[in-house]
Amino acid sequence: MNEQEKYLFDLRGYIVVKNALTSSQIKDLSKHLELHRSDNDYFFGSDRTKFTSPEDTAWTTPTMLDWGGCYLDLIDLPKIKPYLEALLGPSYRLDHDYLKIDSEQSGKGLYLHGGGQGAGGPTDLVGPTDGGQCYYRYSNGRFFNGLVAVAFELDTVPEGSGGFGCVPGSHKVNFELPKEWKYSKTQDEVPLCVDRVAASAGDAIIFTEACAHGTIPWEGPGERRTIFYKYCPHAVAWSPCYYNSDNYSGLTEDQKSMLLPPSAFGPAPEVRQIWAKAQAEHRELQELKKTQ
Ligand SMILES: O=C(O)CCC(=O)C(=O)O
Repeated sequence: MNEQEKYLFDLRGYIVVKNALTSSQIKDLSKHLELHRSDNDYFFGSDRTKFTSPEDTAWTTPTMLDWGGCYLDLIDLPKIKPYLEALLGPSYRLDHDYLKIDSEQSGKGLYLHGGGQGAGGPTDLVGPTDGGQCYYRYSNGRFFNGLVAVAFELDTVPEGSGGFGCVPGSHKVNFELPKEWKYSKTQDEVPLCVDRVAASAGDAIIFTEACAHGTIPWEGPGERRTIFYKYCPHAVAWSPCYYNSDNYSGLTEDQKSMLLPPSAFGPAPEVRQIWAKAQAEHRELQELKKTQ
């Protein structure tokens, strides 16, 4: 992360990393998405995590990591890693993932949510239960973020079509976002203080969840398909569900560390030992279930 990028992130709460994905990665990610998609689906992944059947056990909630291919590579993409290390510190974890498709049919308005230091206020989507997890600060020569989102665009988002929008600088604001600016049904209603971020296919928008942000209603051609991987410092968790690295083959040690559940100790040997035991118990349970 160079000095200009650090300046812009501190100033605005987001940056755009051009060409984060190669064209063959975009192809692979699109192929797996289209394989799993049916006509009515526009939301996938582990964000709004819930069990889909009474048979589900812990560690079986849906995630796009199950799709394999480049979805596993995205966990620890070399092009993105230096940004996450700068913004979260050396040991961070993947907290949740999701994929969203914006089109004329998905037709939702812009809900601005988040806002530094609880600035979302009591009517915020995140604010009412904000236990301090929605934070941003820069001190002692380091960034501190409660959640950093990496939004990978699979399609070009031309100017004026919609896509990621945010109130730049709101990750440091000390006042609640005025209520009349929180929801905009159409693009015409979007407040002037909102940045509308255009991007090319393959770009990644990195933003702090502490910046008031949301999706500008789509008025562009075709669709916007965006993959979100969201990362926390190692002691923080947003999602109630954890990944199980056992479910995926060929992961690197770094990828496995990033899938660890939260703890103040990060990927320390004692922590790995505890989770290896939990994973072994889960494997045993799965085997037993098969024999019943
Ligand atoms: O569509 C976008 O880029 C914004 C998504 C969003 O609001 C979120 O991930 O919290």
